[in-house]
Amino acid sequence: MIVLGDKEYYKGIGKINFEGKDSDNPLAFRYYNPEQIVAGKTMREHFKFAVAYWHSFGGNGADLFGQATHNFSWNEFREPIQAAKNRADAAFEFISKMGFDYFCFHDYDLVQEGQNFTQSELRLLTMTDYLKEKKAVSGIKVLWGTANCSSNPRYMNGAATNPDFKVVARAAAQVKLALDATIALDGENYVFWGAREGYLSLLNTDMKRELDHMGEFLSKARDYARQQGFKGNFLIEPKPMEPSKHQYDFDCATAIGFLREYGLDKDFKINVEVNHATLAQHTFQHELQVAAMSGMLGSIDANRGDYQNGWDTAQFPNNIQEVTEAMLVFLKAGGLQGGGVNFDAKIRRNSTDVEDIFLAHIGGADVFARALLAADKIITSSPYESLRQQRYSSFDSGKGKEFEEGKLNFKDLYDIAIENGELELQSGKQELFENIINRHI
Ligand code: XLS
Ligand code: NI
Repeated sequence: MIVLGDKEYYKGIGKINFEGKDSDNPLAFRYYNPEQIVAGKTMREHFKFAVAYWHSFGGNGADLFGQATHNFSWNEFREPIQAAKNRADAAFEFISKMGFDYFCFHDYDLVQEGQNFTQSELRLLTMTDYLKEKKAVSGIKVLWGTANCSSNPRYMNGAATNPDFKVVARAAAQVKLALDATIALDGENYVFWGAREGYLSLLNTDMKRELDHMGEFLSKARDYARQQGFKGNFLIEPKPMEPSKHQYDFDCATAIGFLREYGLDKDFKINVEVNHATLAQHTFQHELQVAAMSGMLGSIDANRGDYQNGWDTAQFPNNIQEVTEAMLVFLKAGGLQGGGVNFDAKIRRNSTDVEDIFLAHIGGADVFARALLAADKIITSSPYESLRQQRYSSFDSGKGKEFEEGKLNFKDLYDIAIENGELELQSGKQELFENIINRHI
């Protein structure tokens, strides 16, 4: 069902449907067929695709070198509440035309931050009520909410890790409101992205104290939300840098270590973002694997980087090879725990047609769907799994098995090595694995 406000913003574009891979219609899905079952679940259930409020309805194409190029009419109105309602109308129209079920938001994506805290609180309450109505009419849900603790100058030295306690308390008050809004809108998860939780220079930074403060802050945020009846996941979204020189949630391994150290690992999981993985010099699939091994693969922020640039370009996904390798990890892990695939991506500055945002999301959904289909085939009907198992088969029986079971000491290993004599090389068959992936794309 298409949900319109007082005005239709995306005129001339109707509901986006699945038409199959031979369709010539640019405004149709070729691979994303929401009801198609793959590996025991529908695509809709696997992905829970979400639209990012900030990029899709807050972004305007401006960059450091030039003014806005996306002059979308819902952003024209200046009075904050009316502007926020127009933006919400545009958002629900767009999401319903895409046929997606979810969106994600920051507090001040929903409405412009006020002149003071009380005004901000009132604005958020007003908009939460407005969104509740839109949600009831449309059935569109909140995948996660979060707080923008990076844009306002007060957070230039950090939020939870700010060296000034007054700022820490103010950040807590802001997160409380963002949690309240998320809970009021039945949000399924709540995200912490530590934009300025890190440092610019270690010279003026007491890192241990800042990390202790972050642990304390997150524990108390969790306790508050649980008291309010929130049952969902809290998610940490690792990123190594930008805007900070060094961010504390550098990558999945670092964030998981932090969560365990501060006793947060039962309530928190990870939101893995593609371009953040690559900024940390990892692949997306590496980060998924690290999160999955700890039972913490909560959610995905889908985008891609530009592999010649070293910053967060947040482009829509279209790298089929990368996403197929990621979907192998995704399927082996049994999918996401509570989260979904949020398109944390923006159209380019020079993508100025009203349809461009549709094309971007269609492309992103199709890449994930096509990759899922390929990965499922690779797992179920190619030699991929058995080849991988074979590489480790020396641990399946005999002394290798005893080693895995902890039954051999170091002297035993010495004796076995002597008995084995000189060794034959075992090929890793990387090119064979790569060819299997290509064959199934
Ligand atoms: C920015 C992050 C941000 C989070 C939400 O790099 O990806 O958009 O997803 O705060
Ligand atoms: Ni993100």
